Amino acid sequence: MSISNEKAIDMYKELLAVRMAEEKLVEIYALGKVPGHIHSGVGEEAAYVAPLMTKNDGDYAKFTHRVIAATHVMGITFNEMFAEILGKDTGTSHGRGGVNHVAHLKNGIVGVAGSLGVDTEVAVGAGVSCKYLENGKIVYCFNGDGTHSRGNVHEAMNLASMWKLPVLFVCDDNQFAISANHANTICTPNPAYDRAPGYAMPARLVEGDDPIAVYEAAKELTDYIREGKGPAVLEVKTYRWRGHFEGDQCAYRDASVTEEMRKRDCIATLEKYLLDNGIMSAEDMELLKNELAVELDQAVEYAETSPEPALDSVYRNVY
Ligand SMILES: Cc1ncc(C[n+]2csc(CCOP(=O)(O)OP(=O)(O)O)c2C)c(N)n1
Ligand SMILES: [Mg+2]
Repeated sequence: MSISNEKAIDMYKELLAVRMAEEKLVEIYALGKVPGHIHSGVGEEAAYVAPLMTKNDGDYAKFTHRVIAATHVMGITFNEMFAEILGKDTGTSHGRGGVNHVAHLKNGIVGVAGSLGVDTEVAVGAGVSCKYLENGKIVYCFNGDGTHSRGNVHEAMNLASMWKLPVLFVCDDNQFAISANHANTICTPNPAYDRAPGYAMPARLVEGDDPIAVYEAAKELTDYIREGKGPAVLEVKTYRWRGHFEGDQCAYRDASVTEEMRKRDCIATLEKYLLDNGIMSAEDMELLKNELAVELDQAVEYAETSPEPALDSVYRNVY
């Protein structure tokens, strides 16, 4: 293991924060508090959190519609995150975007797009800027397995490779695109990893229930990218624990398989590692969970009591 104890603890704190925020989101959605719909990322957190544990200050990230709470790792507070989700003026996008637009450029987040795949080009554009300015920053570009079959993703990845741009393409391979299992829709079992040779990029394939393995693979690839050698691919095998959206009855898949896959829990793996190696105690973990529960309840209250965007601001930030 090359991860330091300090880094392992930091990763646990973020993983837990993101898990509990994703769970809180499911809870408040069921209470009818969330406008629009949400795509829960419970169970897939390590695919986002572990790579981001390799980031330096000033690096960029492009997220997807899933595991939006991972924006917390980029410094988005739970207050502004939940305020955005509830459509309030105090949210990251002043309530204009809602759950799929928890993003702020000041935190290095270059976007989250509802039209899947097109924001890959935005991430590559950020990579062009990093290279042109020679500022040493890199870009983390997250996409789902289904999105990896979009034409504009291939175009963006080809360009990134041609111009040796500092981008880590992370594929959260949760096996599904809405109701379609990728075994029936994608020509190769590992949609990003298998195609990486076609983009002339180095790639790693890792299991998403092992956060340390994800971190170490990401570290190896980001070290390569930071040396100026060009982009790389990290595919993380996860499983979508919940429906595509809340309310999805999942009639298209076997519930017993889902139950089995839920036993492969990234949080449980990391907790075992920390406990077995005497890095953290069970009491400290309990304390952390209690603190996060309070912080999240306060964030929801902050969001609920925040003002709606003013009517006369309706044309502001509209392009
Ligand atoms: C361009 C585009 N086509 C279709 C959709 C509808 N859509 C929303 S989520 C989704 C599935 C995406 O699957 P994947 O990339 O694997 O991400 P996951 O939902 O599994 O996290 C689709 C097809 C969309 N948002 N944008
Ligand atoms: Mg998917």
